[in-house]
Amino acid sequence: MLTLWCLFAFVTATFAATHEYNFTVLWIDANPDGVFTRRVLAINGAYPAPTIHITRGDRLVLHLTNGLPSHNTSLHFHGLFQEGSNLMDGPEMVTQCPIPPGSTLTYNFTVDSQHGTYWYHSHSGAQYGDGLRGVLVVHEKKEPFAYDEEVVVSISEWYHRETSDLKHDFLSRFNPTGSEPIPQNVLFNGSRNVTWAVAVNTTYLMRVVNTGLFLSQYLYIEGHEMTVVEADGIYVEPYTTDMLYLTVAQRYSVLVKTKQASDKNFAIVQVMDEEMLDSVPADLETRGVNYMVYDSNLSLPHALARKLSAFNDADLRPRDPEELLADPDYFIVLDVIMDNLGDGVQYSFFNNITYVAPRVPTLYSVLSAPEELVNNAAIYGSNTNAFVLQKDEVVEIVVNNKDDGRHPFHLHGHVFQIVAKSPAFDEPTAYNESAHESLPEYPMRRDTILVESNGYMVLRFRADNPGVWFFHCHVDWHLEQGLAITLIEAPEELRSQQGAILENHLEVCAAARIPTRGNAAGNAVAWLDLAGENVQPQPLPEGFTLKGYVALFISTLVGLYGIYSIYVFGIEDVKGDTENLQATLRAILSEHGGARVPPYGTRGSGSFDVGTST
Ligand SMILES: [Cu+2]
Repeated sequence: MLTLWCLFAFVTATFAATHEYNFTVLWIDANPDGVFTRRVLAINGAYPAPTIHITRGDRLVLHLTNGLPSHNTSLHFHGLFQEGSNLMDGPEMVTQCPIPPGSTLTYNFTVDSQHGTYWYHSHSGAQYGDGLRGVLVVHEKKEPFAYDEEVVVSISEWYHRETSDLKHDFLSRFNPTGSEPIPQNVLFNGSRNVTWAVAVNTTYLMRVVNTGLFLSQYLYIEGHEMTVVEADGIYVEPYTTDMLYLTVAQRYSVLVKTKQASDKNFAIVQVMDEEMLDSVPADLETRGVNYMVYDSNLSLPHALARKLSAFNDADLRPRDPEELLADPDYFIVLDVIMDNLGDGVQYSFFNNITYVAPRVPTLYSVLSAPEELVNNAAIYGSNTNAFVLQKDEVVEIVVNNKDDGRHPFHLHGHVFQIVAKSPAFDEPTAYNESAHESLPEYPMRRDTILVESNGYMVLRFRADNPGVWFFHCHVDWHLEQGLAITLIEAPEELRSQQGAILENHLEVCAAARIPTRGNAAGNAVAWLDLAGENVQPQPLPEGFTLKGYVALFISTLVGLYGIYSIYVFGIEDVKGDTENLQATLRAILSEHGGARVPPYGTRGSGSFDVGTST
C-alpha cells in the first residue's frame, strides 16, 4: 500500500506543473469600446488581462503587485474551492488585508478537485469593473466531450467613468432610490465588433464567462445551436439551446458545430438584460454584435433582433449526479431588502443587516481567537452577518428576495445544490416548504445563481471545506451596498489546517495599517468587547427628532409671518387701488357736473360707495 501511495505521489509530482506569474496592476489609457478613451486597469501594461490556463492538479503561484498610486487591490479566483488554502481566496477584509499601493501579495495554491471555466478578479469593491479581471481555465487531461478547438469568450458591460467615481455618486444621499449606474456599452473579450475566424465542419468548445459587475446578458449565434456541457465548473449532460443567459460571474462551456459550407458569415449577439436597469436611456445601445467569420471576403451580416429567453439552469443535470443533501442540520434564512439609513443613502440588507467590513479580516480573527471562542459568532462582529458552521453539517440557505430586482448570488469555497428556484412574482413571495411537494433527487450544482424579482431560492451544501467564505450578491453595486454574509465554516478544523498567517500576508497588512489579531473591533484582549467595531449608519428616525421639531417650529413661525405679511401688504395694495379708483371716479363725475363721492374710508375700511347721482 505504501509503495502504491509513493508511486501515486511520484506520478503526481512528476506531472503536476507549477504556473508562476508576476502581475503588476497599473493604470493605462485605453479605448475598449471604440467610443471613449479612459484609464483602465492593466496587468503588466496590457489590457485586457490574460487568460490563465492550468490543468487539474497544477499549482498556481501569482505574485500580485499593486502599482496603482492611490487604490488598494486584491485578487479572487472565482469558483475555486481553495481546499486547504482559504488564505488565498482573496476578498479583502474577509480572508486577507487589501493590498496597498507598492505592496506585493503572493497567491499560491493547487487546484486538485476541479476542472472547467473560472475567472479571477479584484475583490476590492467594484474595482474589477475597471479591467482587473480575466478568465482562468482548469483543463482536464481528458475532457468528457469531444471538440476540435477551444475558444474563450468574456462578456461584460462597460462604463466610461471609473468605478470609484461611480460608487461615490451611487452611495450618496443624492441617489436615495439606489439607482445603479447605467453602463455605456457591452464588451466582448474586452472589445467590440470582434471577429472570430472559424473553419468549416469543426466543433468548437466555447467557454463563456460574464466578467461584468452588474448586468446579466443574453448571448446567441445566428444560425447555430449551442450545446451546454459545463456550468460553473460542473460538467453537465449535453443540453442544446439557441440562447444563453449569463448573470455576472456565471460561466457556460458550449459546443458549437460550424457549417459545412463557408458561404456566409454569422452574427454573435450579446444583449443586456434591460430589466435590471432602473431606466433605459433612449441612446443606450443595449446590444453588441460580433462575428463568426467563415470567409473574410464576404460581408458581415446585420444582426436581427430576437425574442430573448433563458432556460432554467436548475433543469441542467450534472454529469456526476449527487444525491439531494437531505435533512439539513443548519438553516440560514435570508430576507433581501433595500432601504435607506439615517445618512440618506440606500443600502442592501440581509435580515436588516447591511454588511460592514470588520477591522480585522475575519479569517485572521478565526486564526487569532482563543480556542474556546472560535465558535462564538459574536467575536466576528455585529455587522458582518457571521454564521458559524460545524464540519460536515448540511447547510440550507433560503434567500427570499423581497426586492423587485434580480440578484445573482455567489458562494465562495463551494458549489451548492439548487434545491428550489422560483419564478419572478409581482409581490414578494417567500419560500414555503409545504408548497414544494417534491425536491429534485439529483439537483444541479453551481456557484452563482440568479434569484428572480420578488422570488426565492433554496440552496444546500455540505460544510466540508473549512474556511471563511463570503456569500454575496455579485452585482457589485449591491455588494457595495452591503448585500453579503460571512460563513465561518468549521473554524476549529480551519485553524489546524491553515496554521499561522504567512509572513508575506502580515507584511501587506502592516503596510495597509490593518491589525491581524483580535475580534471584529481589533480587540485581542477582551474578545467579547466589540466597542469601536465598524457598524452600519443609524436608521432613519421614526417620527420627529428634536431637530425635526425645531425645524417644524421655525417653519410654522415663518409660515405665520408669511400669512401676516400677505395680509398687511395685500390690504395696503387694495387700499391704494381703492383710493386711486375713487379719485378717478370723482374726477370723472366732477367733469360731468359733479356727484357726491364720500372720501375713502367713511363707509368702513376696504369698501367704497359711489353714492347716488343727483
Ligand atoms: Cu444584487
